[in-house]
Amino acid sequence: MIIKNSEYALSAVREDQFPKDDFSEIALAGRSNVGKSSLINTLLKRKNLARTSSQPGKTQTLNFYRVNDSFYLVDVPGYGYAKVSQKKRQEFGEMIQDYLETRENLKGLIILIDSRHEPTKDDIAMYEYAQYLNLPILVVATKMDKIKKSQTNKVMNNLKKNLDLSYENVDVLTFSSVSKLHVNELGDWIESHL
Ligand SMILES: Nc1nc2c(ncn2[C@@H]2O[C@H](COP(=O)(O)OP(=O)(O)OP(=O)(O)O)[C@@H](O)[C@H]2O)c(=O)[nH]1
Ligand SMILES: [Mg+2]
Repeated sequence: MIIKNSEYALSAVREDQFPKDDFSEIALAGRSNVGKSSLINTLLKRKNLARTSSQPGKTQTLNFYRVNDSFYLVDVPGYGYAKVSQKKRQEFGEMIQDYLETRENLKGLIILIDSRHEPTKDDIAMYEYAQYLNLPILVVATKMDKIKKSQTNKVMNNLKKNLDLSYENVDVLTFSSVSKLHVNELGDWIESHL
């Protein structure tokens, strides 16, 4: 995919705030701090379009980024961040669920998992939920620049051990926003699902 242009479009917490045009959407989900906003910036070759932070819990709304005047990338608030209050977490959960379950423009879900750790309970729950919703899924193992070459197999094995990758609509990529590993493959996956 060739990125011609990209821009922040809007932030939403409810359906009536979602974009009104009929562009396809690809959403990104994953634990807080896993690298969702960084992946968006890397893919779009923009330094600071999606706000990143070493402080987890930064993204608290569904943030829509318009790409090539033809589709949206949707940055979803990170799950599993302990310092967010129980009430806020429940609100996040409901907002994300509403979006994933009802949004017809949504064509695929990218689930980011930190390559340094085994998938968490939340990661597994998100993956199984997306399967249940019949969404095409791309599992992305992030921060691969922190992994020794010799440990690459272990990253894949950790994913295979915890996620049933035999589902027909699942692809897997290793990725790094630092080294830009597989950024082209990521763009190709998105393009083929719009
Ligand atoms: N080494 C390395 N660090 C990364 C990579 N991607 C993101 N980071 C760092 O991880 C931290 C979190 O990145 P974000 O992109 O803000 O994570 P997020 O998933 O958007 O987090 P929330 O918005 O809180 O859900 C930042 O300090 C990033 O610089 C990567 O590929 N390699
Ligand atoms: Mg973020």
